[in-house]
Amino acid sequence: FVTAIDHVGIAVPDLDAAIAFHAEHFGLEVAHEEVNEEQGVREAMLRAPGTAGTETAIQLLAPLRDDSAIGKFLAKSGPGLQQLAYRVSDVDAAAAALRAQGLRLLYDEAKRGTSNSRVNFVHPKDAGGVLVELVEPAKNGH
Ligand code: CMX
Repeated sequence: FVTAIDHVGIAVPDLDAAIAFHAEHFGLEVAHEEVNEEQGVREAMLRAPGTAGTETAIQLLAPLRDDSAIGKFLAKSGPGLQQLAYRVSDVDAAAAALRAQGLRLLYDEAKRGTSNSRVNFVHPKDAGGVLVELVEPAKNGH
């Protein structure tokens, strides 16, 4: 049910500084930026120049609060890779299938993710130490 590697998420203390770093050293461009209050993040999706928009993105995640998922991750592990996100066509079906296989999903119901996508997560302890996000893109793509 995975249709693509949607993005790889990096926890950063300062979003603007991280955007500047990835632009200066790797030439990545900001395709999208938003604040997700519920998740406690300010975030940016970065892409290689000239790509159509569906290729794997790099997601920079900065905490809005110390007690958010990213705030806690930074306190414990410092800046670095925080999540791997698989694109799926139906996040509810994907979550149900994984639950039936014995994996713990973090949410009973999908929540709102980047660009009005619907998301859920597999607990990192059930996925080889990797926080796996399942992303069902919004139907209109935004
Ligand atoms: N990757 C790998 N391991 C992780 C991890 C991560 N991102 N976050 C926590 N862990 C590990 C911890 O190091 C800890 O391991 P030890 O017990 O060996 O020390 C264990 O998982 C802790 O798990 P926990 O006590 O159940 O939970 P935490 O308070 O550490 O929170 C998690 C972890 C995954 C439940 C929390 O980060 C979460 O709810 N994440 C989902 C939401 C999220 O990440 N939002 C931000 C991004 C928003 C977006 O993508 O749009």
